[in-house]
Amino acid sequence: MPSGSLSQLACLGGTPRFAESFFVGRPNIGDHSAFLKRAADILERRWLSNHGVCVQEFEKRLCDMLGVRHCIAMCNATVALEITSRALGLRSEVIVPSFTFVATAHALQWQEITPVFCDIDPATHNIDPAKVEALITPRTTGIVGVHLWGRPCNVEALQAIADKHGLRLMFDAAHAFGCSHRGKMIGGFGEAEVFSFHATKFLNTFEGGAVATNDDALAERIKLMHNFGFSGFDNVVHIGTNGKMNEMSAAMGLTGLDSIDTFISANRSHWETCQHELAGVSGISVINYNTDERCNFQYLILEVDDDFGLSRDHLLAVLHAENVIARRYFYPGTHRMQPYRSLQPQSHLWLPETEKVCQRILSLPTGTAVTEEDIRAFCSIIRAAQQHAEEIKAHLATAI
Ligand code: T4K
Repeated sequence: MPSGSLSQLACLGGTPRFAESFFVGRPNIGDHSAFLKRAADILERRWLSNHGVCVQEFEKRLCDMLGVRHCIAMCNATVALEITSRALGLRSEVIVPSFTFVATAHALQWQEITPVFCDIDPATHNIDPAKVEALITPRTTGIVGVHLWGRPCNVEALQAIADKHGLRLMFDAAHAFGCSHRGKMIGGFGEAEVFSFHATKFLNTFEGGAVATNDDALAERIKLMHNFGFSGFDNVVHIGTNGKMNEMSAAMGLTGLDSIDTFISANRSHWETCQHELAGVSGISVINYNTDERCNFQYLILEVDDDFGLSRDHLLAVLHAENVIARRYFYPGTHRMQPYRSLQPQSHLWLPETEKVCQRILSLPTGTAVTEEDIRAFCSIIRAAQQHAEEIKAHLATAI
């Protein structure tokens, strides 16, 4: 797009830059024929679920990759969070960040555990350990950290707090599959870590998740709980639910694992291109990843500050008009969603950083469904939006 030409911005009446929409979260899909072969084998075996050979192989490959003793494949990460928190004996109050996908808190509230929202460190977007201790009460039983955008929490500080106060520590690692912290793969921190393999995650099993842990007894409990508490035929020894991954999902996961390096390198080069293209644009930063560690680069996240000249929401409107369906993850913060907004109406008062960060984040499409050229075009729209900020503001003010 020639950035000098106002009329070409779709929000000002021009033609959208793209005829078809780009979405955040378009799935990465590995080799089609390898998946179809696995799918045919599943049909041939007539073994569709309940810890079949694909799930067993998937769990083994996860263990090998993460360097953990146990990985239990699950139907999705939300159920995996529910099961893991229950298996750890979490109850009453659990400290979590509000700046996360709502499932982190829902998994607790679903069990009538109160999520106590902790503010984030604006530099990392992760739970701020310095703010955790002030939230601990006699009812607190644990901490759930979230490795947001795949950037690891300050796990050492959280572990020290958990140890000091006798709290359980687990992680929502939904974003952090394939990432490492101080050379150790995410999956081995706290008592357990939960991954998501939802369609929108860079490695997907259509729907799915997994719990990783090095604790043998905890793994045994989780295995029972995700299969109705069954220990062999007719023998139910524990309360349980149905959290099992099916064979087709595991086949998709195995196929994705074969292409994981391709997925990561697409994400990484999009992130690098975006950083390069937006380097001179005031008021916009592309969040940083630590390239000394293993990283999946799966979220292409912008922070839009006042200096940009347009608000994040105005920039969102510009991008949407051009058919770039960017997202405001995770606006407006879990504490402002129901039921938390009603149950804890004052919580925004102690979440000032969360409140600010929620106003400035934009997630751009990335992954294998997007090309370098597309990324450069997204960035040129952003630059054009800044150049014409005043006209856009005036136009959007009259359009609303
Ligand atoms: N903890 C954290 C920190 C999480 O981020 C998540 C999930 C969880 C826990 C729970 O994990 P799961 O129980 O889901 O395994 C999406 C995903 O549904 C959700 O899994 C994910 N986080 C979250 C970050 O993103 P929405 O509300 O944005 O979904 P939706 O329907 O708007 O779709 C997102 C985008 O993906 C759209 O742009 C369309 C695109 N899309 C989606 C699907 C399903 C596709 O292009 N193809 C597809 O097949 O939550």
